Amino acid sequence: MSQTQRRAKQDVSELAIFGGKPSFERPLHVGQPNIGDRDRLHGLLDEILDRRWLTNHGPLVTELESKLARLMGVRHCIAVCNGTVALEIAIRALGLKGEVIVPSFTFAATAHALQWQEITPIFCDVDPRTHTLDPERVERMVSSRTTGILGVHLWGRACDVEGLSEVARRHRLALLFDAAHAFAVSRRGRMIGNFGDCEVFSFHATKVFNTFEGGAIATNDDQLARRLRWMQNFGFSGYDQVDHIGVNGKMSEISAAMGLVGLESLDEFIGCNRRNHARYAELLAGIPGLQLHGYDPAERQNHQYVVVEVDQDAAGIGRDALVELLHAENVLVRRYFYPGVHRMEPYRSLYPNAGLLLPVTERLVTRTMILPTGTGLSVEDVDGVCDLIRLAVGQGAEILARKARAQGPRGTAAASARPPPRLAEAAR
Ligand code: T4K
Repeated sequence: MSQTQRRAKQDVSELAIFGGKPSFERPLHVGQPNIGDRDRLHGLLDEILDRRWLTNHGPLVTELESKLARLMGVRHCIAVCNGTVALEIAIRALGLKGEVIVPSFTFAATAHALQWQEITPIFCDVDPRTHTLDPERVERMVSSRTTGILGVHLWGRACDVEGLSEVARRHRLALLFDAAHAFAVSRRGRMIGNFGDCEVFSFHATKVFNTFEGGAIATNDDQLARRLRWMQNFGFSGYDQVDHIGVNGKMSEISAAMGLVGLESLDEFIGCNRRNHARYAELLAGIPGLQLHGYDPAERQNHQYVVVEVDQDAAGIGRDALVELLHAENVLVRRYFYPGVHRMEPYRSLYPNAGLLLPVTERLVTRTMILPTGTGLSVEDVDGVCDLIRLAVGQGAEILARKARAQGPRGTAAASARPPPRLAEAAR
């Protein structure tokens, strides 16, 4: 339901950062969960309790796996307790070691899944247009220690899978994809889930399709699928028989129930995201310094992330000042994925010079802003967010001056409106 005030704010003095009433009473989130039919979910919960079968590959997990495999058109889909553990299992099952090439412009979990297993993530820069791994740059980073490439379909936009496959083939490397953002998305008409050796999904609460916590690994490789299943279940290959190292990566029945119910509403969830994205595109068009990422209309998309790049010089206000202003209005935009994984620990200490090879990433982390979407957001809410952005960009200079005045001669308002100093240079 809409909670937008009827009248858009006209003057900077009305902004919440200057003491005005926030535009939204309740926060608008980037990742508010999409929830399907509650009665169906309650019914399935009763079934689970009546059956007294709560986990360990129960009937609902089996049903979810086969529905997901059908949706993706893939031979095997293994449901896992979350996307991070799914990545760790996939990396282990592929026998990766040494070095693996991976973007830094991603969620920390992508690199952690490698480092957790003492594999060195070799951070590679991304294409400034698509925000995904650039195959040419990847090829330049291949060394004798490289065993694999881990691409990320960031924002649900597929990597250049053909280019990366070619590099992997030439150097005999494993190729897997972190498809945490790319559920129900296609690449050249083929569903994500079918590329590389395997692809890993997240069904976390904040994803377009969720199982509370959850994830899955999709593959067309029968042998790999068998290994993945063993590893996900302590290495059990049969009753009382452990033939492999393994972990507990099982999905529970309650999570599968949430997934089965969510699948029934998937078209509605995506339709809502598509509508929100189209409205953002319409209302943000022509605002100087703001670039909303588009999607290829020929492909299936989930429109899970509404991605905007802010060019401070053209907009007159920087991304960080915009984030601060919108948060005060209860619009909880996010700076995904600031500051870049290579600037987080332990990577910052382990690989202090990684940033030298990541000029595009260092620029993107200072400019990228993710706007709220999902079924919790109405078109009127989107209109309200866009009104605020238009006012902020139109009056950027006035806003920065007021902030500086409010904080006095030694105030830091103007500074906080800019990217952190270390990154400012890269942002130009
Ligand atoms: N690879 C990539 C590329 C990923 O993006 C992720 C996860 C993974 C791998 C790992 O998959 P998982 O192991 O998580 O399955 C969130 C999610 O926790 C994380 O799953 C996701 N990526 C990442 C992009 O976003 P945070 O730290 O931003 O979450 P948080 O708690 O700040 O929530 C985001 C927004 O959603 C907030 O405004 C609050 C709202 N929210 C959140 C939850 C959990 C709700 O409204 N309801 C909720 O239940 O990481």
